[in-house]
Amino acid sequence: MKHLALGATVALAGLSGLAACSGKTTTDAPRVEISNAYIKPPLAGRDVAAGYFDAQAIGGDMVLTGASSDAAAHIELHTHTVDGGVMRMRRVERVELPEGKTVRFEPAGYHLMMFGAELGGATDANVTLSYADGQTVTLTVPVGEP
Ligand SMILES: [Cu+2]
Repeated sequence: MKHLALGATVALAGLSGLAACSGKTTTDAPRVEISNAYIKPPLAGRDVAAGYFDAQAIGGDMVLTGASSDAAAHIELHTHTVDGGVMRMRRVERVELPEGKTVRFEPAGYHLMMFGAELGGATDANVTLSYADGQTVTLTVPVGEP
């Protein structure tokens, strides 16, 4: 009888360990699905590249707050505005990603501005996206036009 009780305790401990584990997975936390990502390499003689992608928040609203890459000195979030008929780029601190809505980063819209880009002949580069909730996600992004 004593033996049986001990067995039950061990089994229970095993179960609660499992529960703690599954509670830690991020399946329930809001996340962002990135698709159609690519990096437009710098023009000849320049070192500024641009990153484009589609972002869709799943499971809740998300806010993109920054990006970094081994292949660039630093990356800013930019948008385009039209000022007196002239297109200008403007830095933004954050990009809201409402749940379920696809937010496109594309030429003449939001984009990642990659300063000091050193892509060489690379066919892809890593880009780490940072979100307001503390998540950071590293992607492998192809270099070149889609
Ligand atoms: Cu820009």
